[in-house]
Order: sequence, then structure tokens, then C-alpha cells
Amino acid sequence: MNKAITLASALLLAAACTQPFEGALPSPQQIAWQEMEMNMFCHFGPNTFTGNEWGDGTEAEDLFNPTDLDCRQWARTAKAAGFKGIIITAKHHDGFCLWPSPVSTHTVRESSWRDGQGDVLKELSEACAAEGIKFGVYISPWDRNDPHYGSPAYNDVFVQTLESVLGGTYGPVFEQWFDGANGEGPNGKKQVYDWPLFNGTVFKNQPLAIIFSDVGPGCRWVGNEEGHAGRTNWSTLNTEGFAPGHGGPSQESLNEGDRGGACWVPAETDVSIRPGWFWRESENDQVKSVQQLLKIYYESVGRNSLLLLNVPPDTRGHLHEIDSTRLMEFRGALDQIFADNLAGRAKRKGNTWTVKADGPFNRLVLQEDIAKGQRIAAFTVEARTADGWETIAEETTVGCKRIVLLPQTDADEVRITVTESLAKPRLKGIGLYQDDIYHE
Ligand code: FUL
Repeated sequence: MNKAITLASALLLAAACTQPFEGALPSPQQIAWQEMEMNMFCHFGPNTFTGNEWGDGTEAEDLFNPTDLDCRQWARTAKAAGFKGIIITAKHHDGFCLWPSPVSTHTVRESSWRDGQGDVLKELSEACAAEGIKFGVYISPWDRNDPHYGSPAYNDVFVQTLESVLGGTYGPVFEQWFDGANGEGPNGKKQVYDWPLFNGTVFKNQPLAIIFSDVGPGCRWVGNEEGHAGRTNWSTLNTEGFAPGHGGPSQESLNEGDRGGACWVPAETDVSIRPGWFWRESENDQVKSVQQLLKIYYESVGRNSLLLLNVPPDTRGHLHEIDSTRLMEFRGALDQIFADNLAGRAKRKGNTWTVKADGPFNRLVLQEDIAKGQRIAAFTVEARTADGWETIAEETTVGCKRIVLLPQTDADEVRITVTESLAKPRLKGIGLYQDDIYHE
């Protein structure tokens, strides 16, 4: 008997395979979003100039004064590193707007930067369009500057804030990032957020946008800021009764999703290339290494999640050369690792796929056809070596992309057996690779 298949799981599988799949399915936008794999996050604003992580909203507008803003450099660098989109902190918790918001007096318009005529969103959206990558925004509902914050009137102000960014001036916005933070405003009061109103405003203006929050609806927080999705990671989540922020699901649910969950809300892994979210000169020597970035890649993209890597622009308004060089090294490493797929054409028999291996390997890439739902709950990997078939991995979910870090293996054939599945498993990609760069 195949070691991994117990009678119980075989029966379960047989039962599941005869049932039509009734689980949650992704929208076409969610599939396209997840296939982006890696996007760049840019935290930029008054904190870039003060060195704070959270401004308190009393910062003078003149503090925001990039000496040589170059959004084309951000977009060019992002593209060359393999990111498919950029999400910028249009407004962080300090309330400062990087565009001349008509409902705020704390914006680039009130600063002396470019004589109050500057607009970072305009420059970045145009740079993204010119480089052929997508443009997205983080707009914090928590606002430590707005005098209405803490009263029902603020929800309407926030709607107008959203509309001034999403209404068309900056073209299509692929993702709206809603942070769940809900602290006190300038009057010491907390806001009761009207999430249905906020989400409705996003969809009214940008029907195709993916909304990020702890409970989606487009994608969910992965439950930590260290860069790792669960080894088991379902794109499905039970969101009923939950709200973004403190009312969100447990960090474990966010990290692993809910098997058979009612909604399709895939995980997005947000993590910074530096210790902080904002640029600081003092952290120039703490930019993550290629080893650290590869670990993050394997534990996010390689675990059915999208990676949103924060690369914060500096006080010039450039991505710092240490960060951009590191990104190119990271890209180079990924290109080298995944240059040659050593797997031959797969042959399927029941729930077992067999492929020939053309040389030694230590990585397996599996892709489920997620348009048909996330179905695979457990699988084993066996290799045929000189001693016969040996089990080299036993794992759980697959999803959009699963990269299994295998022991170094020299075998002429590999077989993957799905041992537990919510319905008939549908694999659409199998790859074997040799990684000589990343060391666990
Ligand atoms: C958090 C914020 O409080 C941090 O400042 C940062 O923006 C991070 C991405 O989200 O909740």
C-alpha cells in the first residue's frame, strides 16, 4: 500500500470525486490578481522625512519635500524586478494626502513642494502606465488629522476622499488597500467605520478593483508582517460576522484560510524589505538579503499567496540604490532557479501524476486550476531512485502555486498523488527545478 494513503482518506477521496464541486470560486479579477504573483508596496509621506512609523497628524505640510521625485525610477525598477503593480500609501494614518484632496487641508497642495502644484499620485499612475504595470492605492481610514474623525460625518468625508482618487483622474486602480487600524483621531475619539459604504464606493468607481482588508472581499491579510503564509493555505475564508481590524478572523485563519470557507478571499503577504515600513537612512544597512527574500518568496508565492513587498522611497523620492540593487539580485536568483523545468510531460492515472525528471532537483512547483476552485487538501511526492519508490514529501494544499522544498533528489521519475481532495483534483502545472542558491 502507498504509505500515505490510509483507507479513510481513500474513501473520502472517492466520495469527493463523485460529487460536483460546490465550494467558493474566484472571480476572473481574483485569478488575474493572483497570477501577478509579486507587487511592490511604497510607503511614502511625512514619515519619510521624520523617521516615524506613525505620524500623529500634526506634522507641518512643508516637511514633505522630496528633492528629486522620480516615479519613473520606481516603476522601472519594479518592472525590472518582476513586480506587476505598485501600491502607494496615498494617505497613511497621519492623514497627509499625496494628492490635492478636495476634502482635506493637509495635502501636497498646502506644502511648498513644487509650490503646492505637485501630485504624487498623478506622477506615479502615469509612470506605471508608461512602464506597463498596474497602479494601486493604500488609503487609510484611520486619520489622525481630520477634525471630523470620530463622528458620523467622517464616513462621508472618507467617501469623498476615496472618490477623488478612484473617480478616474488617476486611471484604473487595480487594488484598494484598506488597513484595519482604528485608533483615535485628533479629538481623542475613535471612528465607527461604515465598511459597506466604503466598499460600495470603491466598486462604484472601480468595479474591477481588488479590495484588500482582513476579510477582503478581494483578498485578505495573511495575519503577520514577517512574510509567511501558512504551509496549509486555503484561499477560502468564512467572513460572516467578521470585519476588518479588531473584528477580523483569528491570525491563524488569516494565515491558513478556512477549508471549505464560504468566500474566495486569497491571502496577500505584505512585508517590508527593511525593518520599518518607511525609509530611514539608519536602516540602509538592514535591507533584507537575497537569502531572506528567497525565503519570503517561497513562503508567500510558493504557498498560494501574492507577495506585496514594501520598498520605501527615500527623501529624494528615489528607491535607494541599496534596495534597487538588492531587487535586481533577487530577480537574478529567481531567474536562475526557475530557468529550466526538469519535469517531462505528466501522465495522469486517477489521482496520481507521474513525470520524468531530467537531472537532479530540489524544488517541485504545483499549480491547481483555481478557476475550478481550490480542491486539493493533501498530497504526497515520491521519487523513483536506485532503491525504488521513496516518499520525499507529504504536504497539504496547493492552490494557485505551491513550491515544495524537497531534499536534494536524483531520480528518473517523480509521482504526485493527491490523497485528500474536496472534489476531483485538477492540476494544471507540474515543474521540477534545481535551486543552488537558497539554503534553508
Ligand atoms: C499597518 C500600518 O499600521 C503600518 O503603518 C503599515 O502601513 C502596514 C502595512 O499596515 O497596519
